[in-house]
Order: sequence, then C-alpha cells, then structure tokens
Amino acid sequence: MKSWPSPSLPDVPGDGAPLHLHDTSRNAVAPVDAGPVATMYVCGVTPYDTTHMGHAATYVTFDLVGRVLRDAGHEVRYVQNVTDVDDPLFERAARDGVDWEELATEQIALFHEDMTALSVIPPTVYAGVVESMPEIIEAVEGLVARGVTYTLPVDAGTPADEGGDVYLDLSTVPSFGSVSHWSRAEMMAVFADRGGDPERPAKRDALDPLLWRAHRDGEPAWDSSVLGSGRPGWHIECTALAVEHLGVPFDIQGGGTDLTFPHHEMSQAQSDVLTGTSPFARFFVHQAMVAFDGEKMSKSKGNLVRVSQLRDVGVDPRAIRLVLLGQHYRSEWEWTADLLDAAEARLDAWTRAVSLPSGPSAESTIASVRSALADDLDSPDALAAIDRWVDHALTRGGSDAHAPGAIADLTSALLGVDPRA
Ligand code: 5CA
Ligand code: ZN
Repeated sequence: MKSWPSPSLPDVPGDGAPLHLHDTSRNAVAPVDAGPVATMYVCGVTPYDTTHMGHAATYVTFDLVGRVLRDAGHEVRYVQNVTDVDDPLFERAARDGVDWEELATEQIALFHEDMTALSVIPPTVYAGVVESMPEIIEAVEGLVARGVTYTLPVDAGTPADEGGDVYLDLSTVPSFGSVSHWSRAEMMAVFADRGGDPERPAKRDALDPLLWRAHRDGEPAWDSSVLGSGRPGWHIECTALAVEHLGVPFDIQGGGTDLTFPHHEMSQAQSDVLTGTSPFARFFVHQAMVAFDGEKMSKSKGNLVRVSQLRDVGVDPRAIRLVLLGQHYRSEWEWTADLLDAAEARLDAWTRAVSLPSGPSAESTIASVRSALADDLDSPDALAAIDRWVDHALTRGGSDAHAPGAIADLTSALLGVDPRA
C-alpha cells in the first residue's frame, strides 16, 4: 500500500548515543543493541475514527525511535500494518450504512494526511490485510500443518471437516505469557473487551485466539484450499506481516499499552510455534494511554480529539507534535486545550530564536538532546534543553552565527519539528 511522503531530515554534526528503551517483557530499560539495520514493527490503525491523539502519540513516539536510531548510525527497516479487515471496521461501516472498503479507503487517506502534517517518517513497508491475504493465509495454514490448531464448526450441526473456525491451541505454546507476564485472571478480565471470544462453547482454553473465521453471510471472505472460505483473525495479521517482512526475532515491536495483552502476547505465541524461534521481538515497547474527559481516548467511547479537526480550525501541526513530545511516552496523560496553548507559545519562541542572526553555541544543546532521547526517549527533557538555548538566545543573545541554523536542524532531524517560519 502506498504510504505518505517523507519529511526532510537534515544532518546533525557528530553521532547520536545508543538508544535505550523500556522492554515490557523484561520490565526494564536496556540498550537496543541493533545491528546496522534496526528492525521495527508498529501496529497500525484500524481505519475508522482516525487519527485521534492516542494514535498520534503512538506514531510520534515510534517516529522518535526511528529518528534516534538513524542519528546513531543505523538504517531503519520499519513495518506498519493497516487492519483493513476486522470486526470493528465492519461494525462501524454497518452502523453508518457505508461500504466497509470505502470507509477504510477514506480513513486511510485521512491518516496519511495527518501523518504528513505531523512530520512522521513513513514506514519502509506499509501493508494492509486485504493486499497481504496470501501471506496471512500461508501463516494460518502453516500453524495447521504444525498440528497446533483445532477447528470448531460454525454451528453445532455442521461437521468440522466442512470448514470451520480455526483456533490456536495455547497449551502447545510454552512461551505463552512471557510478553505481558499477566496472571490468568488479569488476562481473562480484558480478553472479551479486546476482541477475544472467551464464551465460545467447545474452545479448549477460553483464551485460545481465533486464527481463521469461516465465511458467514454478509461478511467478506477469501479462499484457502486448506481452511475453506473465510477471513483471518486479528493477531495473525501482525504475526504474518512481521515474519514476512522482518523475520524473527526483530528488534522492536511497538504499539499502545492496550496491545500488550492479548495482541502482542498472541502475536508472539503464534510466531513462536510457526517459526520455532522465540522471542518474536527483542523489545516490546508500549506507549501509555492518552485520555480525554477523564477516560482513555477511544473509538468505542467516542471521547476523541482528532488531528484533522484541529488542522481544520487552523492549528499548526507542529504545535500538536510539541504537545505529544512534551509528555514522556510511558506516562499516561490527558489532552487539554491548555497543553496546546503552551505548545503554541513554545513554537513561537523557538521560531523567533532560530530567526536571529546569531546565538549561543549549539554544541552542548545538541549533546543534551541526544542524551535525553537515548535515555528511554526522554522527550520532555529534550524539549527543556532546546528551551534553555532559546531563552538564552532571546534574552542574552550570542555570537555564533551558525547556531540558530544548527538548532533548527537539530529539532527538525531529531524531534521532527522545524521551527523556521
Ligand atoms: N489495528 C490495531 C493494531 S494491529 C489497532 O489497535 N488499531 S487502533 O486504531 O485501535 O489503534 C492504533 C494504535 O494506536 C495502536 O498501536 C494502539 O495501541 C494505539 N492507541 C489507541 N488508542 C490509544 C490511546 N488512547 N492512547 C495511546 N495509544 C492509543
Ligand atoms: Zn498489530
């Protein structure tokens, strides 16, 4: 699938520091230690009600990861999916009386406009489910061939050998639980809300994930000679795309904390039995939830602030990006109008300072920004370092004629904000 245009990435003199990130599966901050090509998979949108500030926070966080890795000398191979086949998309299309494919197409275009406005570097591979169906079907068939699945009839009267719903048998996966480390009670508490079907009769384990859903009237379906007609479950989409486009284990699996369980736990479980290799990813990195009106911002609750709504009323997308960067990715926070006002004032000060003919030396600021970001993406600390240079430039001035341009290049390359007017 076509993605969006890349922002310009100026050179910053010297080398960035090696990136350290928090890994959910170890519950610790550790050096990423990637090879020359760092590999990252970030879970993409289900294309409806996009792009809200929670989505934007997630994609800006992993954009920052990519920028820091590039600055430290790595090439970045970045895969992102689009969940353009799944129940929530079909349900929204049915509710609104629109065609699901049209809804997806329109929302994907809006997401691209928002990502472009927010200066997010596009992924190397950007893949939807519809266009990736052969690889996804091959992954489900591979699991069936390994004998780790079982099939339930669509209704009790249909024999299972006429095609049915295929589940992964989690008892065949020794590593299950090693991403989230949640107790069974914790898993059961969220499973149904997060796309699972614990109540389905005859499942061997209530938590077994659906790999293939046999065709039902009114639902789109694809053909497989092994599985019959149907469509893939949610988690296998990301397993198949990561295995296909990165290979396992890859360096960083990203997404919001709402994906820790079941999505990333199941993605790894499926990959481990499919490939015979564990783990799925060396780091599982999770963006904390962004709230609005006192609750997690979510499509199902409808408490959304969309990037496009703010753009439509003339808000500078650089100010939106500065709001997002002003929060550490591992802290939950709530969107407010005051945060946007403060970010607009910050952007204005940065613009005035980088427009000066000279300023104080940029050298120590470059070093501070690099070390803040390498330390588990401390973007608030990086912004504070820029603020100190800006404050100095505006109040006391400086004699370095290269410094204003060097600071603008620094914020453009590492933070994705070009303050030049
Ligand atoms: N298509 C799946 C992933 S395979 C999905 O979760 N789509 S989504 O549209 O619901 O979310 C897209 C991304 O935004 C996911 O990484 C999700 O974890 C993240 N996200 C959703 N809501 C929030 C929020 N309130 N705060 C932070 N991140 C969020
Ligand atoms: Zn995913």
